Amino acid sequence: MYTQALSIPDEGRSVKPIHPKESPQQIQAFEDRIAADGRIEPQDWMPEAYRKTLVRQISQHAHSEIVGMLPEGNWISRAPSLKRKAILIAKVQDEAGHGQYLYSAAETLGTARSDMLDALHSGKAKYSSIFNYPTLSWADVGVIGWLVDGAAIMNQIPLCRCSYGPYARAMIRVCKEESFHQRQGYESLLAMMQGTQSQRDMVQDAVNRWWWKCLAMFGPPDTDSAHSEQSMRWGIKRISNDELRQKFVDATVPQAKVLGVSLPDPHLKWNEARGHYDFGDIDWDEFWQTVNGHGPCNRERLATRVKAHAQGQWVRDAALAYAQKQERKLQQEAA
Ligand code: BYC
Repeated sequence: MYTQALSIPDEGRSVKPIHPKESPQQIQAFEDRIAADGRIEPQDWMPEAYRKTLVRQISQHAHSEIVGMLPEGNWISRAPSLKRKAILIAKVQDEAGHGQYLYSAAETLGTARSDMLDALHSGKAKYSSIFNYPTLSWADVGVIGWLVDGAAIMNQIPLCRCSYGPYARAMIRVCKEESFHQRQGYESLLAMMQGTQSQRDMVQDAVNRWWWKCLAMFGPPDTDSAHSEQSMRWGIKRISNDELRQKFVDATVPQAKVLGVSLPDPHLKWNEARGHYDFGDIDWDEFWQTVNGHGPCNRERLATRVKAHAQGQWVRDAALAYAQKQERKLQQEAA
């Protein structure tokens, strides 16, 4: 859907920047458009650094969507009922769709999908830290919907106003689907909380394991965030990592009360003066360990992803052969 006005590179080849020279006039026109809150489209001139930042963020986001299929996919064959299985399959499939929109949006910046996937598979590219933790019980599926998708929505709603058009438009649809994901997770947990004591314990255990990881998902504190300042100036990020984290905490505490679970933080307390909840310290060492490849499931996630890609090669080959056949047919008919 983003490719109509652009020629997308062949597999395996990156495209050179369309506008290698950056004249003061071009930069001024770009800055003026950003200042007026206008959108930058694929055909427009943009500084190379803006393009690179977008490719980094959008491709990491796409990788997160497809790696994010794995922890929950783990439970499809063990869902407790047909209804829950159908919902989970649909949700995991949605995540693949999100990856698809996002890779397409990144391609409009002149990057080949195969290069982005190579970067993921070789361990060079990042994806969200959150998907490197194991899903130990069925309650984890509900908690991922409620907290992980909840955190994702909080982060992604402002991206619907991102200055880069294709990313912003992709995010509108992603956010609609994510909000369904969040509600299905919460509803599934509500059902468990109305069940037996061991079901309630299972939910509490899952919340205890995921809560801090979800707070870290928003990225490092603003003071340590390498890209935030520039990305906010360019209208890529609209709200800082810390502000989003705070909004997430404030929105989630009342939901936890309704659900009847406690959040595992003795410092979590309403602060009347700030009009926000205070919360404890995040373990940033653990976060960076995970981001840098040493979390509990990093190796397993990458190995599964690489295997799935290799096993899907025949599908890509078949699709390509079919497209070439159709193309030849059209040419013969036109001749
Ligand atoms: N995990 O300067 P900073 C989903 C990296 S998908 C790993 O603040 P930035 C879902 C960061 O990349 C969820 N790495 O960076 C899917 C940077 O490293 P590089 C994904 C992280 O870009 C399926 C360095 O730390 N959402 O929700 O300004 C099922 C410094 O950080 C993380 C998105 O991708 C992390 N958590 O801000 C269910 C949203 N945090 O690149 C759910 C789009 C930071 O210099 N992305 N890093 O090597 C963003 O909004 C921003 O990229 C971030 C980071 C807020 C994540």
